[in-house]
Amino acid sequence: MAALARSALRYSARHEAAASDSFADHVVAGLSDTPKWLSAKYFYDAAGSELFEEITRLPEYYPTRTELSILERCAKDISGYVPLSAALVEFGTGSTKKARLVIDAAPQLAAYVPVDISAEFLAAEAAAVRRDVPWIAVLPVAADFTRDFDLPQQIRSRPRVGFFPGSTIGNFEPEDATEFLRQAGRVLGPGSTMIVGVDLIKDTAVLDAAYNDAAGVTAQFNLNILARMNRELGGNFDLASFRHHAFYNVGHHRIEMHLESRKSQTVTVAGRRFEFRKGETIHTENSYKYTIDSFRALAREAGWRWATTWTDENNYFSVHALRL
Ligand code: AVI
Repeated sequence: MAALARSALRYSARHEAAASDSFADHVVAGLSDTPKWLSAKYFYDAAGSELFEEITRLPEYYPTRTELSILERCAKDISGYVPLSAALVEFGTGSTKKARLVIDAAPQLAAYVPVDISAEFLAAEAAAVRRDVPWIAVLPVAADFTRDFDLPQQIRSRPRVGFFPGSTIGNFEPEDATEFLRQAGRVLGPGSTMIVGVDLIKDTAVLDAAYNDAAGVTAQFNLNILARMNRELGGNFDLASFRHHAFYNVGHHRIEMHLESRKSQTVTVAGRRFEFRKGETIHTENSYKYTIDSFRALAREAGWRWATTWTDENNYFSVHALRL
C-alpha cells in the first residue's frame, strides 16, 4: 500500500504532455507512439503496490534496506540539520517508517506534515504517528506533491525540513527531477533544508540483479501493468506473451524496464487495437542512478546548496542534506 504515494508522480513531462490524466487516454497515447511507452506511475494499483512492498524485501533489491541503514546510523547527524521547532514535510509519504527514524532522532521537531495524493492512506498513517508520537503536531496534506500545494497554516512561521526518501527522485527524468526540487523549494520557502535519498551508480551486475530478482517479483510487478489494463480497460493482454526485460543503460545512467512481446500479436485495450512485432517492447520505467557529484549538480541547478551526504560502506546509496 505504501507505494500508492507514487501514483502522484509525473514521471516524464513529455509523456504527461502527450496524455491526459485518464488511464485510458494515457494507454492510447503510449501504445500509439513509437517506441511504445507507459508511465511507471500506473504500476501502483493495489496489486502493484503490494508487489512493490515485496520488492523492497528482496535480497537483490538493496535500495530500501541500505537507505534505512543509513538513516538509522546517521539519524543523530541528520537531526543536526533540523532547526528547533521545525516542521518535517515529507513529499509523497508512503510508509512513514523512514520519517519516524528522523522524528525519533530529532525531538526538537514540532510538526510532521506528510503529503500524499491518497487521502485515505494518509489519514491512516497520520493517525498511527499521532498515536506513537503524541508530542508533535501531525498535519497531513492530501495533495499531488509534484505540484504547488499550500502548507498548513499552523506551520507557516516554523522552519521547514523537506524529506524525500526512497530514490523516488530517480524515477523522474533528470529535468523533471530538477523541476521537482525547484518546486519543493518554492513550497518550503527560503532558509529551508531538504533531505533526499538517491540511489548511486555502481557495478552494473548489482544494478541488473536488483531489477531482475531470482524470485521473479520485479517481473510480476512489471507485468501487472498489463493485468491492470485488462482489469480496468477491458484489455486482452496475454501476460504469457510478454516478458520482463530490465537492464542498466550505462550511457543514460538508468535502469530501463520494458515489456517485450514474445511474438507478433494484436492486442485490444481501451477500445483500440495495437500491433506488436516479435521483440517489440513497451518502455515502462526509468530509474536514474547518480553520483554524489551529479546529484549535487542537479540540486544546484534547482537552486539548492549541497550541505552534506551520508552513504553506506559500499557506497550503494546516498542521503543528501540540501539548503535553500
Ligand atoms: C519506487 N522506485 C524508487 C523503485 C525504483 O527502484 O526505481 C521502483 C522499482 N521498479 C522496479 N523495482 C523497483
